[in-house]
Amino acid sequence: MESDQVRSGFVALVGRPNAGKSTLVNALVGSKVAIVSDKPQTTRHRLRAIVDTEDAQIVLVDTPGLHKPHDALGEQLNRSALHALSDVDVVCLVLDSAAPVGTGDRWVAAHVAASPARKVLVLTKADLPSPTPIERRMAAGQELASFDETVVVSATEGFNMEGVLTAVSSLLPQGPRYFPRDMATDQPEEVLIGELIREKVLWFTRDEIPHSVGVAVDETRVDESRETTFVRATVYVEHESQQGIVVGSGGTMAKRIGTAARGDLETLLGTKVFLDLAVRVKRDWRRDSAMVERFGYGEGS
Ligand SMILES: Nc1nc2c(ncn2[C@@H]2O[C@H](COP(=O)(O)OP(=O)(O)OP(=O)(O)O)[C@@H](O)[C@H]2O)c(=O)[nH]1
Ligand SMILES: [Mg+2]
Repeated sequence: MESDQVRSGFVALVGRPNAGKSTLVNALVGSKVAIVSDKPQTTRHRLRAIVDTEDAQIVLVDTPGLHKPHDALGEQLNRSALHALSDVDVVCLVLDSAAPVGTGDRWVAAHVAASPARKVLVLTKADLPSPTPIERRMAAGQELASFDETVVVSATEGFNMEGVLTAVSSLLPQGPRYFPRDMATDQPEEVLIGELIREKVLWFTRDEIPHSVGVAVDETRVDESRETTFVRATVYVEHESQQGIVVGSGGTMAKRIGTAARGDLETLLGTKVFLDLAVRVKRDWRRDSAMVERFGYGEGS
């Protein structure tokens, strides 16, 4: 009789903001479950993503980038990421291999070293040029903690995803499949909808705007023919000047954000999407831990 035991367990990806953790999660899972941008602190809550193979079920835990916090939001993000270190089987320290190892990496690595989990060093962005040979970059990373395995990957090129899966599953215990085999993420649809909208704001804006944006999904409703989903959402910013930027002159920026988000939402939901997007001011919400929690960012989520 076929055994229902496989190699299974929880695998946290931690690292500095922008290291490439969420891009790696999407590449490993093979679908877009985590949002990605070139702005630091893109990920604001821990999320689980499931890689299911014939002989393993790997539950990836994507975490917010660890950084020096400046406000209540930043503190929540760090707490959320550090919490993930304490109750997983494997921790992957994700390093941007194109950037030199810095104080931030050493600080993150000290936390990784203190975790009881097995450890994998993942050097990502191997497709980017670097003046330092890869062997030297690997050696610099390996000095940060005691790792069971080291892998070099490019998540955007899909290079060596097998290497990560093999390294990680070799360190997992025998156990049950924790999630249904066809489930890609444990995120509720509504959360993913809000995140996909926030991602587009991050893509198209600069300076303080990406950090100041929170998205609330107010309503989602499918019409009777199940052909169209109506989504009503609010983009919150912290100041009137930011509201002006996100709306844009004559509403051009809001339209650009809405159009890009609608494309992703249609892929996610498998229906046409009618997106009604409002932009409102919630003054200094990032400093207010109750607001941070209400948006669903941080530890509890
Ligand atoms: N060239 C290249 N770029 C990458 C690779 N992986 C990620 N990136 C880019 O690096 C940037 C940050 O990627 P994310 O996946 O959002 O990084 P993150 O570690 O999740 O960041 P936070 O959520 O802010 O902690 C994005 O612009 C990605 O496109 C890679 O393998 N190669
Ligand atoms: Mg991320």
